[in-house]
Amino acid sequence: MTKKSALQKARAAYQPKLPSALWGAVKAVEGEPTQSVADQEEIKALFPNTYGLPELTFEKDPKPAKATTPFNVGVILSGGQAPGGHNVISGLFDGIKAINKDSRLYGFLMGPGGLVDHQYIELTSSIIDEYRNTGGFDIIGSGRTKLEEVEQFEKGLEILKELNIKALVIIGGDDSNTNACVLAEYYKAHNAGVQVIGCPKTIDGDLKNDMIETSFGFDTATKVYSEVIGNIQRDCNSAKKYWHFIKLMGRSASHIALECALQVQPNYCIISEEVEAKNQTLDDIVSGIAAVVAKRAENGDNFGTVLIPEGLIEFIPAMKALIAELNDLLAHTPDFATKSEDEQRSFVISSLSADNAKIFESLPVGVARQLTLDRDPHGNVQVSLIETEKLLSEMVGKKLAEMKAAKKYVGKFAAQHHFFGYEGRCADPSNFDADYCYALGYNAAQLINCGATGYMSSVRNLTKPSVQWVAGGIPITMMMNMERRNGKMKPVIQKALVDLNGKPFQKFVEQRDEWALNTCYMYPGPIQYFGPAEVCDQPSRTLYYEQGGK
Ligand code: FBP
Repeated sequence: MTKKSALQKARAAYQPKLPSALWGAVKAVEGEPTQSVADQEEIKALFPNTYGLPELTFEKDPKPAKATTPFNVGVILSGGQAPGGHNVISGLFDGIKAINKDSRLYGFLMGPGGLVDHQYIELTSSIIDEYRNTGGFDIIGSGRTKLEEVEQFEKGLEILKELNIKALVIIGGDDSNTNACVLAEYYKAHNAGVQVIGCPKTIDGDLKNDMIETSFGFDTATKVYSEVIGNIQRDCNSAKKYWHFIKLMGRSASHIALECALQVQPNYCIISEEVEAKNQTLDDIVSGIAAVVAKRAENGDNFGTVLIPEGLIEFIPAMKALIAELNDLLAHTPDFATKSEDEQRSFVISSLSADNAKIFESLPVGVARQLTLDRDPHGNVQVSLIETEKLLSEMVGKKLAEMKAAKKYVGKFAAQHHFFGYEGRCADPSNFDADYCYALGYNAAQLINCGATGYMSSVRNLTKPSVQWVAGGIPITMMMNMERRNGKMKPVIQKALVDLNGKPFQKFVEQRDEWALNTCYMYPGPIQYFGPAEVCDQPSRTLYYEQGGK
């Protein structure tokens, strides 16, 4: 057993708080039948057995059935790590044991691949107790294998049957929950007798809607990033000599960058969704930053912070068109990786349409190459590998040199670069995430007990104290639409991007000009686990504003 730090020991004793509706036996109350967010006919045809199911809400059951039979459950952690995954599993464990103490939990190892390859462990109470309230996914590991082939479903079914598993819980982001839904449909259509339940995980915060108010991990990860950005701002305001270009994880949506901006009040923050809506070019973005650098220099402030969302490049309309064509091209060129770098570059330039080839050629060679690197198993560009922070600071430097020559800029410009992503994904969950995740897992046990399949565990009313949270389930098909992936139209969960009419973005817009010119930095400090509620239990700013906070 590894030695534990003092904080780890104290944290292990934390008892996550459950919504009061889950305190004893529960009954499921059915809402109205549901529809997918778009493309209803296509989604209905693809999911004939799991489409249109009602929303479920749990209430205390005043007359619970006395006898229950034990049942076995499997669990998978899928995709990128997010703080709180261990609490989903401990909540699930406690939930199935509360229903029947002889129920058992099996964890498939290293993501969905563990199901297909029959790699698993039984999660006993001594294992679970080691991981309560800890960050990371190391209890069983995670992976990005995409579950989409019938052969994989059948291989999975072999081990599920062998272990007498009644239900599988897949803890993942939008793509993994899409897979969960496809699997639920397949097992239902084939009367396999295995239910599939999803849990909303991702630090990116883009798996949300009215019923899933936030994905778990977003709260903790953004608090960690905001702490370190705050520290950088103190440093920057002390030395007054650097502009810090800080890229923040979040593969597509800019929720992380926006949340951090609301927490730290930087001099500049790019929101990709706004870039797209305003049809901005790379040059527009660079000019916007350079203008702020020049203005601050007029006041003698040759320092500042710029927050850059990781997914930016895919939101610049011209780049988006280029990437879409590249995705199709690479999907249809299986031997691409075997070519030399020079061959790859000339192959791409000669195969792309004229407009896209021109943009591709105009990019710094390194960045152009980063756009052609392997896609992830879901067909996404691995944006975390693209050094946008360096691309932008280099281009801002060039723009400022031109402005200086034209006597429009008088300052000094020196840049530092940072990328925050992996630093926050395995942090010990904040009290919010510790409670939320435990409730999501405990609630998943109730969804299994009431026979649901193709549902996502839903815990809402999240800005209220956790006892008042509302627990239930939402049919996954409800969140789906048709999108082009790997060159084909596929049913997928619709990503929730930053809503430019939403409160969090509006709050940012109200204040950003002030933050740009004056130095209004906020220093959130590290996550606190013990102490007064206003220090330890605050939800994210995003959730606070979305739920009507002023
Ligand atoms: P999920 O969508 O699986 O939660 O992962 C999100 C994420 O953390 C992104 O923010 C990031 O772009 C990506 O994972 C990095 O992936 P990897 O861990 O494979 O490097």
